[in-house]
Amino acid sequence: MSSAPYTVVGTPFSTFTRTITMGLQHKGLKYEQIATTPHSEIAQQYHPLGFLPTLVIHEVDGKPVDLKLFESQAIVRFIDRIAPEPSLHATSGVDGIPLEEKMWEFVSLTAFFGFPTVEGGVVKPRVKAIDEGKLSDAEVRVQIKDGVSKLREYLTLMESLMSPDGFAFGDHPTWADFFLFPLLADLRMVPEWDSDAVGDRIKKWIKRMDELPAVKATAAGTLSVGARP
Ligand SMILES: N[C@@H](CCC(=O)N[C@@H](CS)C(=O)NCC(=O)O)C(=O)O
Repeated sequence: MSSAPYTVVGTPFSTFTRTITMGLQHKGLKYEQIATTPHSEIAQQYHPLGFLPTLVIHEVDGKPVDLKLFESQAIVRFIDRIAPEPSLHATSGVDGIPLEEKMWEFVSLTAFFGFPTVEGGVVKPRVKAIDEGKLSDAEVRVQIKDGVSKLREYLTLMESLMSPDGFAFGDHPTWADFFLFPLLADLRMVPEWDSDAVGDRIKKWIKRMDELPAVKATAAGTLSVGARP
């Protein structure tokens, strides 16, 4: 059995995995990490489809177990239940607006639309081209033109859902920030970050995020520091 109460299965390079490790760090929960890539033999052992992340829970109500929990939005519900503080929820009930649900709306928009738009449409093809070194910058721009246009549309929407200042939902970080950050920290590593697809609100927000201890503690092994899987 692991000496820590939880094991995260997933390479730090995986954005969904980083959301979970940021949450565990923020809440001071101890974990070990098995840094494996999607669909590896190890990933298949822990997740029926070989996806990342899986959280292995080693103890429930004092009883040793090795319970595998996957799907990041289910994992964050577990984390919230065992460690409600410091809260990663939005303050609800301001002016009758259900901010709590808007926060989960933001999370879902990030997981479902943000991941394929940011990673699949722009970051992955751009990093592949950089690593292979075969295409010119102009050729890559043509190749990912549609991806950048979808990125602009997506980020414009996300900016419109954010508070005008501070974190996505105001003065303290929430799961909304923790889902979006790993994607945009990757995006910052490619030239498209400096295109008109990325607005000033996002640029101010990411600087605020950079200050969080949970962000610093989970940077190693990510694209945001130049790593590869
Ligand atoms: N719905 C899953 C998605 C997780 C996911 O897409 N993880 C990526 C790594 S960041 C993955 O394992 N991808 C493998 C693939 O696309 O085949 C969750 O929320 O945990």
